[in-house]
Amino acid sequence: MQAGLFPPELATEVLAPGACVLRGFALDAAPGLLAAIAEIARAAPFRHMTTPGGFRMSVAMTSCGALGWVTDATGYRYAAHDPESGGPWPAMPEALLAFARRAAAAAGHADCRPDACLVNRYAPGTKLSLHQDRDERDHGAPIVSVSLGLPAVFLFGGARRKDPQVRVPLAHGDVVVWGGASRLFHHGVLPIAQGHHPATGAYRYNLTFRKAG
Ligand code: MD3
Ligand code: FE
Repeated sequence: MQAGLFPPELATEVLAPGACVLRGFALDAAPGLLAAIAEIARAAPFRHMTTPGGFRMSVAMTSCGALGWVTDATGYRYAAHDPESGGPWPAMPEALLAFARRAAAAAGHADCRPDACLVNRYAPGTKLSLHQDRDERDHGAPIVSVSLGLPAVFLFGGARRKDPQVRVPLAHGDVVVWGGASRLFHHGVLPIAQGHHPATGAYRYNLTFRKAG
């Protein structure tokens, strides 16, 4: 979104060139998004994957859409099949796709067409170490991220791993759209604090919509 076109109370918070926070954008959609997550998890249960370095991820993950993100002893990649079931990932529910497109449009990205939605589940104590998202084919397409449930502190760095980081609190219903120059910036999530959220109990969920293939 361009600065100056909207009154300040409607303006998005710009974290870095191409990175917009839409506070509360998912609040109305949250019950439907959580119902969709439950349906996805019935078909493709959350699992803790093991990275090539042999570390079990504390974040539990699943995916929907044509492609899902996987890691194992051989690397990181998007795959058309769920390695646990051998079958395709569950389709991306229309309500999820429509929501992601609305969020991308609100951040100035017309006609966003994600083909993968990674679903992360965090229990208290769970963290996501600093990383870049570079397994997608087209780094020009934005990523739409939706936070649900327990709050988190997001770590947002720069193009280089050692670049300074800012801490961004993310609450239930917050949406972040990452595109442009910030698309390949390093980022992570600090350990989630103990807590209870009325919509999700003892969990935080994060949806990331990506154009992976
Ligand atoms: C910044 N997830 O799944 S979403 C991930 O809250 C991931 O679960 C975090 O990082 C979470 O890969 C953060 C926000 C996010 C997603 C992609 C980005 C931030 C990004 C790509 C580039 C820069
Ligand atoms: Fe990431």
